[in-house]
Amino acid sequence: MKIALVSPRGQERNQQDNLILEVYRALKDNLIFMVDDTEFIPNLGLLSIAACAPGHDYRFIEEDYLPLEQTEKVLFGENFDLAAISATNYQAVRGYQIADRYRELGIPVVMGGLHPSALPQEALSHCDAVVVGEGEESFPRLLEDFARGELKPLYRAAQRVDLTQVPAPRYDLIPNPERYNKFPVVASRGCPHNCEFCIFPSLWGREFKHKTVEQVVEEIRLIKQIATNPHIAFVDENLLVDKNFAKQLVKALIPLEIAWECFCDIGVADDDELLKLLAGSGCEELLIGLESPMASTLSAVDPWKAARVEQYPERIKKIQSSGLPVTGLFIVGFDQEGPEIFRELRNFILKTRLADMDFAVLTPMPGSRLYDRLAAENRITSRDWSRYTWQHVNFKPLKMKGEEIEKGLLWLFKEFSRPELWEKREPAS
Ligand code: B12
Repeated sequence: MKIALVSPRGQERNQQDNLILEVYRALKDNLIFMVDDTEFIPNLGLLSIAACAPGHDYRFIEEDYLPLEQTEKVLFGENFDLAAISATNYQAVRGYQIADRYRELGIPVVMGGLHPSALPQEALSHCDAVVVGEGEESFPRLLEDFARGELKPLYRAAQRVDLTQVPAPRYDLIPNPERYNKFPVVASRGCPHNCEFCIFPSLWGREFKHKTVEQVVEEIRLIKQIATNPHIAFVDENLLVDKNFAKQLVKALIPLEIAWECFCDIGVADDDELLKLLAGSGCEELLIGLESPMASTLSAVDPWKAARVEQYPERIKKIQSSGLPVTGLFIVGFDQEGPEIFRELRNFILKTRLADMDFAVLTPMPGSRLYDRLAAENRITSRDWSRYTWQHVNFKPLKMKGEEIEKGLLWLFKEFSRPELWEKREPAS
């Protein structure tokens, strides 16, 4: 079968109504960091499911990475037997437009990814079948049903996918590897924490599971076949949380001589042996969801993080003095925080001398506990998913106005794009 694997345009590269791009444009001559962080990463979900159903003729189509004038021809110019569309919240509206178009052309459509997984009934009004959650086991089953003319509307993994049994993603399907500056690898799935805003505890479950180290090394070898000196982005939710696995993995990465980054939690600071291994392994960035410097906020969001927030500064210092740059990931708009939070955050970042940082507006992702709570409190103000960009406020905040939060987010980005402020960070002691 000829199958289109489609990742619809996201809001970022659509370049419309994008708050951060406004900052980028205004400050592009002054920005000394973050602008380099613009990440071009191929969609791993689609490459992963294609690997599980070999023997078909796949076209990997990422709208974000196509020139606008080619979109129409690449998406709709071929006679596909089936279109498989992946969507997170901010891609859903565009994903539905594409799905509707394929169906008008007589091409059946299946959808998967975070958004259809959270809202399968909504997605089903635009497509013929939805895969909820992990796709590795369900997608091949769906294709077999489809070939027999017995496509069902809903597919869920019969049991949790055993990652040690999954084939390497089909990186070879990427038609234009030179377009990307990072290549994604997943070594594990799941995170033991239960942050209120996160969709993953309900989607993947909290149990941490992982591939074998050999699988991961093989996947990196495959990436090296399509890209020279690739920068590897481990896109796992919390890669280093199982310290034994983390050490085995990092030891295996050392001889590969790659540059890499991953998401992890602040607990990495507690293991000296792991820090030492990481420092010599090509790890260029540890992205850590710190969320907020306020204990009162974190108590409501995730008790595990709340228990560690007082030691955030020492732990950041310990990690960074081991030679590992930390990117602090922060969220603004929590119920506990008023307008003072923006200065608090600025001061915290200056004090801790974080190597880099990113800010996002609290977003009630469908499927998260936060979404359920705010919906029950009648505080969701928009269900226009194209606004679910983590830059726009889509709920009624408690201690600020929505506009204040969006303005505060911009202010933080602008503050940290001023070289003089950057230089002024407290000297490392
Ligand atoms: C890599 C990544 C990116 C890349 C995008 C790469 C790409 N081309 O897709 C970049 C860096 C560009 C990016 C940017 C952003 N991202 Co991002 N990103 C991720 C990240 C870290 C990994 C995604 C991934 O590869 N996962 C691994 C694959 C294997 O899993 P998967 O995609 O879910 O696929 C599985 C299933 O869902 C299913 N499946 C998926 N699709 C399909 C399709 C079909 C047909 C089937 C059958 C099955 C199926 O099968 C797969 C295998 O089991 C996730 C976090 C995460 N851990 O998932 C955040 C995440 C997706 N991003 C997020 C956000 C918010 C953003 C930004 C808006 C951030 C910002 N404030 O700017 C921007 C917006 C970008 C834009 N285009 O506008 C949120 C999305 C929230 C949501 N519920 O929608 C996430 C979940 C992070 C978070 N905060 O929790 N991101």
